Parts: sequence; C-alpha cells; structure tokens
Amino acid sequence: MHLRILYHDRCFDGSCAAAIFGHFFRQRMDASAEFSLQGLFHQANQLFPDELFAGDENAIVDFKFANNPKLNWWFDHHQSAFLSEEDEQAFGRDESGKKFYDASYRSCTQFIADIARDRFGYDPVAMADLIHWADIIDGARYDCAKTAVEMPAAAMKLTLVLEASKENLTSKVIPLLTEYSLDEIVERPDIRPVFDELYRRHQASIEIIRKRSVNKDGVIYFDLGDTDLAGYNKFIPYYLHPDGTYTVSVLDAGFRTKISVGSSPWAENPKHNLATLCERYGGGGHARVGAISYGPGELDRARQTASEIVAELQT
Ligand SMILES: [Mn+2]
Repeated sequence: MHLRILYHDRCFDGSCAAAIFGHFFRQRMDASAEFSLQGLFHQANQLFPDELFAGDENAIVDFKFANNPKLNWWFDHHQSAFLSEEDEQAFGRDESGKKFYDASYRSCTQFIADIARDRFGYDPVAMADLIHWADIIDGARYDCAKTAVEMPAAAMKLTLVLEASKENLTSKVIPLLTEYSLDEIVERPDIRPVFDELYRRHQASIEIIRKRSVNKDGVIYFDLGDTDLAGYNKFIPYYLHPDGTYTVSVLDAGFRTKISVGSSPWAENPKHNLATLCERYGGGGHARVGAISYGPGELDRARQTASEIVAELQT
C-alpha cells in the first residue's frame, strides 16, 4: 500500500506534519504502508494536477485543500485554506471523516496529533518534542527577536536548513523526524555543514537588511528584488527595529516574485488581518503573517503592491 503525503514545502511545521501523519498512519491504519513525499509551494495560479495524487491513498497536510476525488486525507490550519468558494463548499459536503480544518491551531502538527488521538486512537507521545517545537516555530512564540535570530535550539537550526538550503532537504529530513531526536538530526554530518554555511549567510543577510530597511510609522519596508537573497529569517526586521509592528518586503525567488507581509510577534494586537489583506492581491496566509506570489520577473508589479500595503498598514 502506497501512501502519498503532500506537505507544505520548505516549512518546519509542514515537515513535522508530514512526519506525524506518516507515523499516525503506520500506527493506526497500515503498519506496512510505504510513503512517498511531495512538497507543495504556494504559487500564483495554484493548481493541483492529477499526477500529484498517485498513491493508493493521498494526503495533504499544512497546505490548501484540493478538490480532487483522489484526495483521501486533508489537514490544514491556514486561514487561506481554499482556492475558491467552490472548493470550500466541496469540503463542506465531504463525508469521508478524513478531512479536517481548524484555523485556530498554531501548528498543523499539533492539529493532526489531536485529531488522530481523539478520532483514531493514535498515541502521539513519541512525537511530543516535534509537536512542541512546531507549535513554537509556526506560532512564532519566541521570547524575543534575539532568540529567534540567534537560533539556539536544534529545532530552530533545522528550520533554517529546511527553509533555506540550496538543495531541498525536506523529503530527506521528514523520515528522520520519526527516528531521531532534533539534536541528533542537526548534528548529522550531512546536515551540520549545511547549517553552518546557511548561518553565515543568515548573518550576512542581517547586514543587507540593516542597510536597506526603513521603519516608518511602525511599518518596516525593504526591497531585496535586486539581491540574490531568495528568503530571510522573518524576525530579522524586528531584531533591527524593535519598535516595528509590521514588515513588508519584496524579493525575487526565481520561480516567483514574492511580497511578504508580517507582523511582530512581540507587538500587541496588530489591528490589520494580514491574510485578508494579502487575499485582495491573490495571496493569503495567517492573520499575523501573509504573502503574495506573482509570476517570475514581475518585480515592478510587486513593488507597486508592496507600496500600497505599506501605506495601508501605516494608517
Ligand atoms: Mn503550518
């Protein structure tokens, strides 16, 4: 029996969600199931081609709903979980008892653990550390920006590797998450040097953002469109500008042009819902962090959108 797990790619919670779903499936559904893993990215004009659902059973975790009859399992906690109203209605009509959505969860990993325990008798105790860290990392529950930027814990180091390594290591790391501790994974000879190199680049990115970012009326803005940075640690802006409430940035990630819109986890009750704001431009996310993806090379359009969002957040 072949179980195909589609998960939010380049994301610690997405990876832990894939790991815990596989662990649950082997514990409660089919002990001899073989897994295959496929990461999914948010893109402009998101599609779920039929080839994605090539398993005997197919699951999506920590990613949008796909209205495809071959989708057997679905777990998500993003506010923007549906591509269309039609998809939302299809989810509402679903009677499989295997598709679940709850945007109040900080991590999809915790969500899967709770549902699998309550409805399917799953024992998640072996996954307690993963659940704990997915909740901290996806929920951005760090004491301060300094901790978030300096990454003392193994889970934080692994997050950097999963999000930013040149070669995508998520499908390699996911099977390790159920076999080894986070400390053991980070110290592996095929992971530690990757982290060390990324950490050096992380420190360099702090200097680039330091030079380019401005904080005006609580909104930190910077444009990385002409740099080769395809991502950055989202707490750097608040490390550099502790009194900033929001961040808006533009970057060129090659396959997409991305506008990131975030709020400081240390700011009390920011008044704007960033998922709702991003949805107006075809993006999405959570209340406190969102993003918009445009096509490759659409930097001017992205800059225009970013300036509109900055103006709105400054009010
Ligand atoms: Mn998540």
